[in-house]
Amino acid sequence: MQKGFIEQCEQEQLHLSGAIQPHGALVVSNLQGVVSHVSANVTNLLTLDVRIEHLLDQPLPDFLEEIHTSAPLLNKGERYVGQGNIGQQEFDVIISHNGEQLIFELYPVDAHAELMPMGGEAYPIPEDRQALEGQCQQLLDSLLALSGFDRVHYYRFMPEGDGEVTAEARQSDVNGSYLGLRFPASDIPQIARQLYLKNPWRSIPNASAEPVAIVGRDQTSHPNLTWVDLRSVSPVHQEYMANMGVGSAISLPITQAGELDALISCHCSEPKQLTVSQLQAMSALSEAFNLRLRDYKARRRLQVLDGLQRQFDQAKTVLMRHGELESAWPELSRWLMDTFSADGVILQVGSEYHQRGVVLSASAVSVVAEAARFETSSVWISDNLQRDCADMPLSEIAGVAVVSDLPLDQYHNVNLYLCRLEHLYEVTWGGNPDKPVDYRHGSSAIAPRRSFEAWVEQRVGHSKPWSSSTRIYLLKLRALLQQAKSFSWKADE
Ligand code: BLA
Repeated sequence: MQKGFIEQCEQEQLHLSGAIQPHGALVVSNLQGVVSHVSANVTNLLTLDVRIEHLLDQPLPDFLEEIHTSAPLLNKGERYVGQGNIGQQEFDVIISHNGEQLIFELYPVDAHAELMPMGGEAYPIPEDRQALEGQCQQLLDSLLALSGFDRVHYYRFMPEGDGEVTAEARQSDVNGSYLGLRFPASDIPQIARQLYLKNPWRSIPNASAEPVAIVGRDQTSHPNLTWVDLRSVSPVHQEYMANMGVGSAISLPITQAGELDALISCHCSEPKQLTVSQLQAMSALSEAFNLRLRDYKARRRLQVLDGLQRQFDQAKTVLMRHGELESAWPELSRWLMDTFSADGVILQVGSEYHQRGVVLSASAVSVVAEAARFETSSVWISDNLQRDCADMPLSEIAGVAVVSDLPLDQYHNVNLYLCRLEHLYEVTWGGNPDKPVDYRHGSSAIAPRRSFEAWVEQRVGHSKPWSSSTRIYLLKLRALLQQAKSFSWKADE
């Protein structure tokens, strides 16, 4: 039942909500500038003395046409930020192109709004992880100061989609910390993540605001609001924010290699609206950090590959010196355990097992081999064998990396098993992740969980996680051994 609800949430078409948040108004036109939809609050917000129906199928109102003609030609997914005014009232206008339509977001500008200094902070490329973490903290502190919000979190995604708050900045009078807490993947559906990937910020100035409908002649199809920040907020998320005590929220994406790596999530307990230029300033700051993070990761990858190449050269030297596997095995197996932080290693040559350290039993090896048989890339990795292998016998080994069909022996099939012991550890969740939803008393309606109290899970059955690069490294190892093809277990075989 809960699962069904999560699937339901995953299917919510957030970009086709047919409504916006009420702090701005929306005008949608076709690419020729003929209005097809407007938000129901448009006449009010623009103080226009016309009926809404009279705006439809008409050319854009003059002040929008002016901004439109002064804007560069947009392609799908591009945005332009401009300003305009009707009488004394100034507006920030964001124009975006959704592939079929131009969408104008109109935000009245409060003449008294504070100006915010534009980003422009130049971070040097961080030398090490500590310097990187320092810059991240500096970014959160700046965002906290610039926004005047209560708290700012760096919410980093794990490979399985869960996220963890890895850094936090709070106003001095704000109690309670989310630092170190993990939240389940279902807290942010995939469709929402795709939207955050495509936009420089997501701003929700009033978490409990009533949405405003978008009106058009054709009410059967809604305009695609993928690039529109005014897009109304999912009722599920509104309830989530209420349960968390959040009155307004801003999220900024941290993207790496086209993936959402983290969200910077800013909270205020009260509704609070920032101007478009304030949001731009915050986005520029986080983007400056994002670029440095990218540089840091690229350099780190090169350093690791360089180190690995040197380690591989060592292994090659050992093999060359011995000229056969049997006498090289003590050194080679030690090298494998050190290089891949394994607790044990098995080299299976035909029906013979050569092993070192703590390893799987022979019957467990055959179960693992069966699971690995379907892997097409010749490397199969698991950090939880009980979960990933059917009928896995109990074993103190919980994680394995298998390299199949090593080209080492012309007579026998050779497989390598790197084994890791079970590693018991605790994960502290922000609320029970097994109960992402609550059932409302006496009704079938369902809502996000209410409690975000730290909830400690004892994780059993896992080994220490294999790094995301392990697969590449093992494929490289396989290629290296390919060059050493002439080896066999015994030189005289
Ligand atoms: C969106 N959920 C979000 C967002 C965050 C979170 C950051 C982005 C929008 C925003 O800025 O608020 C979750 N917020 C968190 C987490 C922390 C935080 C984990 O501050 C930790 C500190 N939510 C649920 C369930 C569903 C759900 C069960 O808990 C439904 C399956 C849905 N979350 C949901 C939806 C959105 C969302 C639909 C998109 C909201 C939008 O952009 O309109």
